[in-house]
Amino acid sequence: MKIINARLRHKPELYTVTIADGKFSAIQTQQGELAAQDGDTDAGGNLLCAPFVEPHIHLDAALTAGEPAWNQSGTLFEGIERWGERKPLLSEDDIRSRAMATIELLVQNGVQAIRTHADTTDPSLIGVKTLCAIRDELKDKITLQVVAFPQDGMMASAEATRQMEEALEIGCDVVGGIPHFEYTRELGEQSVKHLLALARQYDRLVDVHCDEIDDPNSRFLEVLACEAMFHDMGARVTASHTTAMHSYDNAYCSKLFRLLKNSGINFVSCPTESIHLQGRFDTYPKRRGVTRVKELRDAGMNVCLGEDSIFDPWYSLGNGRLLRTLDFAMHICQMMGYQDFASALDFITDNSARTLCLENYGIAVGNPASFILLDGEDDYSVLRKQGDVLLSVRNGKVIMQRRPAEVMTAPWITPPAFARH
Ligand code: 17E
Ligand code: FE2
Repeated sequence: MKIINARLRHKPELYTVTIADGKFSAIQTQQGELAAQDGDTDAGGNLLCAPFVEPHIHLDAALTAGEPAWNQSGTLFEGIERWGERKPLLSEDDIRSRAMATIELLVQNGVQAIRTHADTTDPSLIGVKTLCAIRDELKDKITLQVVAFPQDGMMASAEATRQMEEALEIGCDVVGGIPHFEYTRELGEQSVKHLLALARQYDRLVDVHCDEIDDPNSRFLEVLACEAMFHDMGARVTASHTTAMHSYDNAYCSKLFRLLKNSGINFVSCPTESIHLQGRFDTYPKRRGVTRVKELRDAGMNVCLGEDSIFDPWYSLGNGRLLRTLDFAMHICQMMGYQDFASALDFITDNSARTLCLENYGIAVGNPASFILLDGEDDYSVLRKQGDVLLSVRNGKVIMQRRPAEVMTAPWITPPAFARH
């Protein structure tokens, strides 16, 4: 496979990218535009980019909004309650069909690696079993990581604690937690220490729903970061949501950032989810309730973005388009400067790949030939246009191709050539 007339991120020239045996074998600068020969794929000046990565989604709950009842208040807590009513209705077929439909949506929109949470507080553990089975079945097609996620709290009962361990025995890749939802602060702290110990015992990654609440006193992030640092696990640990950080006192936050930086942990923000679920106990002014994405990034930490939900008890929109999530983040976190736009795609590509500890990710000679082709010439234009994913190639094989829609406008609408972004 040979792709001509491709643009690469942060590079002005056109490139020819050659693939052999499922790997990138050459990446060469062109002298101007080339005419396609037989068999060449013409990128048409569009952006060849590393695949999108969805670092945080709940595939077991996806596509269940309104079943059996809708979340009326829009709070996280009512979402947990509504999901509690849906859980007894779960079956393997039910989870499998919804998870596969959601994975298809993600693949259609350029995603090739997914980290999904699987609720471990359902006594049957059917979500864990089904998602681990799907992961194994799809292993040559996409990367799927399954997080053992104790939705109702891992310290809520002896059974809940035991089921976490059972989920790891079944084969979850990542240990989760929900310290802000445990009954007491003390149990929350214990849960963080316990889940990190489990991660060491079973040699797994860590991704905690951490401080997903507007309470400025919810400070489990410092426990997670400190424990990760003391055990030298930072690169393998992720704090998801951390929305309480939005409400932390600035002086505390300044002190906290030193620890966060030293710990080397990763962060996932889900801006569409958090702008919707947080601030729900405020009148006006209302908090945005999204973690400090810009400040974490500017302090040199690894932050990426996920959708969290697609049509589930917590969030009844969502469509698998990480570019939409990115657009929200740029607005909500006020990252609207030129430099922000110029590297915006980091948040849904390189940074998420680092969070998932993916190996051999990216467009480089010798790496697996996995990439997407985006309608746009650089980060800025793809973001602004919300450019479609035109092609998705995994290990040299096409897994998705989109024919761009043809749109006709009256001749008087066509302006003189206007090319800039
Ligand atoms: N569960 C949770 O605790 N928080 C969320 N945002 C979702 C599920 C979607
Ligand atoms: Fe989540």
